[in-house]
Amino acid sequence: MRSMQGVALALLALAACGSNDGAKPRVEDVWVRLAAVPDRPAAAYFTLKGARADDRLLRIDSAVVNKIELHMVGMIGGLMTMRQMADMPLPAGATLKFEPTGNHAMLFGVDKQITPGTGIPMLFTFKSGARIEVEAKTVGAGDDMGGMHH
Ligand SMILES: [Cu+2]
Repeated sequence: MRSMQGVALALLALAACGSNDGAKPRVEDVWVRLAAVPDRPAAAYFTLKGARADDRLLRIDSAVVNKIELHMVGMIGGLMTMRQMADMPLPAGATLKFEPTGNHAMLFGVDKQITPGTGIPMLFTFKSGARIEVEAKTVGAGDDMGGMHH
């Protein structure tokens, strides 16, 4: 039994040394599709990777966006609809993709200075206290989110 404890302690020490892996959730591949028309919201897409423990994405903030909401997509009566979520559970070790056909973050009031190619700084805040800063790539409207209704 003593040796088992020794192994556990060694593993803990190793984990503490590893700078990133598993200690905090990760936010990857962040990009924003700007609206075709100013004053329409833009949408952000990204991949969340869960840490060793369950966590929740609480909010996303940006210095160049008035308000960012987490939106979930679902079908209601044959119509694709979006609704706002208070937060998003991120189970330990899970990979959650926010993609154009699914969940996304909606950006209301994007600074007029932001044009395709301009980076958008975003801060992801998690329930665990982890705060992760990323810079989103931006692309033009291309195909807009036509057919979606709030
Ligand atoms: Cu939306």
